[in-house]
Amino acid sequence: MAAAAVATSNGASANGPTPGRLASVYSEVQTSRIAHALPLPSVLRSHFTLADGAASSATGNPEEIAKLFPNLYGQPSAAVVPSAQPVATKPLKIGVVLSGGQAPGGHNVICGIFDYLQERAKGSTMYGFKGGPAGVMKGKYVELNADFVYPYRNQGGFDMICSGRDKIETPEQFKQAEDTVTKLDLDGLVVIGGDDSNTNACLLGEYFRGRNLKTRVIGCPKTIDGDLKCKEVPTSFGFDTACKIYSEMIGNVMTDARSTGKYYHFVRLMGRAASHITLECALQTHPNVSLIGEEVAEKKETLKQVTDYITDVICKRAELGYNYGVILIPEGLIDFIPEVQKLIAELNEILAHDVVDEAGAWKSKLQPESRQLFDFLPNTIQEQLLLERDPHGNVQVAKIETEKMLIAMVETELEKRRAAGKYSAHFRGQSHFFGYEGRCGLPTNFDSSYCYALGYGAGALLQFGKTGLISSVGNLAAPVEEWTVGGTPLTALMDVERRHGKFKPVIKKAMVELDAAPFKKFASMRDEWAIKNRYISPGPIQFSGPGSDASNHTLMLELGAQI
Ligand code: FBP
Repeated sequence: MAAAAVATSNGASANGPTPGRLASVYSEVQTSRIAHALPLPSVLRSHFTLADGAASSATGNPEEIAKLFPNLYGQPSAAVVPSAQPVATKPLKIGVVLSGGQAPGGHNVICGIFDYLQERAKGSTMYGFKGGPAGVMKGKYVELNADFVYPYRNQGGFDMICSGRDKIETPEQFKQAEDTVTKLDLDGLVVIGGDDSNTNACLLGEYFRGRNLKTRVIGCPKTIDGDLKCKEVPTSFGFDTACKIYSEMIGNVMTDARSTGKYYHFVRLMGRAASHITLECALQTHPNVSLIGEEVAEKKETLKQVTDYITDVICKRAELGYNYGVILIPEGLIDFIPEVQKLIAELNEILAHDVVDEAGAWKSKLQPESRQLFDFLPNTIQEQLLLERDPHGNVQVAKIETEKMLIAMVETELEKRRAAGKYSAHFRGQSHFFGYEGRCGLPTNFDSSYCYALGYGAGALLQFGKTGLISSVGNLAAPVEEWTVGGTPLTALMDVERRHGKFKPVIKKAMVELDAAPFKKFASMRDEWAIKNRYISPGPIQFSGPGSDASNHTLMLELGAQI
């Protein structure tokens, strides 16, 4: 039976009060950010309507996607275009949910939807589902009003309504979601999430349409990882801010390394499977070594080869008198090394079907080479590889301390070289993991404006009755006024994967492309960065003055800008 919807208003809830933020205790910077007026793309500032594009297909296996989404497949994209007259609008009831990991700017998406409703669909009601998709299933929500939303404008975090990683996947869970949206009489639901959450949003949109519900579903591209993007969705929000925060920290560590001359800092960076964050931070700071997982996979490198590459740089630098440096490692690295990938796949099977205990009988199920690799890994890494998978079945790479593993492996290799008379300096490794530090910072001007436009645009898409689209804001190399706004069919971003004998729709993660401009620029400069100290300290995020409106290198290079 579906849980009864929990009625709330003004941040109060039947499950206890929702402790909203108090702007009165904010720092000066936080307060000034609330007051920061957000520019809207000019197309959203006057009268507008929607224009449909051409019918869409899918990224791969269109026949299968068409079968999985009979009600949504083939929809056209939609573009917000100027209109001479105001288009008649009606009050709407809209729900919003934050899904997955935090990303700076999420609050501004909500503010964008809220302001759209206030300005363009007067008399509307907006609900925020609490704690992610579980809030939709359990009917836990808060009614959002101007006072409640106010302190969150241009602020980091997801704490306005909080997030969660639950998935709406079983028939019972779809029914629970149906009960909630029916009870609240929702015209629309906006799902702010990454690739998995947007796939889920599309399945929900399909289900609601199949049930003839009036509730439409619109997705929004969120993730610091930067791996939810395509031509129509040039970037996911949060990537810009998170990379700038990490780059400031890396720049500081570089200056520390240079000041004492005694440490090699191994910095693991969040980003899950893709190495976009590492690549962007490398472009911003010029470290001595940056490992890009996608390249390691392409070259089919082994752990030994990766270790040798780092060790070679350390030895060359020692010859030049530099016994310090900074090495960037994407958190998904080990998942890219073919031999480790194979090991993880075998462990996934074992974890799904066997008891994994200290007695270790389960180890006999590993292939000999995987067993050898597993035994070779430090104990801590072995334990981390056996940790529970996340609800989407992914290895929790944020919990695997690859930086410590690499320090240990480099130490061993250097000792071998010392014994062979090839290295005589001192090596001291310091490990860092920069992850959670970057997910809730005050959003940059870029993320603030981008998110606001995504939210405002999502409101418009719902007003025009659209469903199964992802809010899309484009032309991002131009000033905000010239940005384009619209929606891209989620089915157009999909392919299928075969899991447990069935086709499952997936939005393919956008990985670092080795023939695209950001990687090429990095590859053309990394040898120089390895040996010479070309460190850059970008400093903290600026909200005014030089560089404050600049977006990140990856986006600009992908859009063809010369930087
Ligand atoms: P999303 O893919 O949900 O945006 O999450 C991004 C991320 O920050 C990854 O970079 C990281 O691996 C993961 O979340 C950590 O997850 P958790 O917050 O559950 O520890």
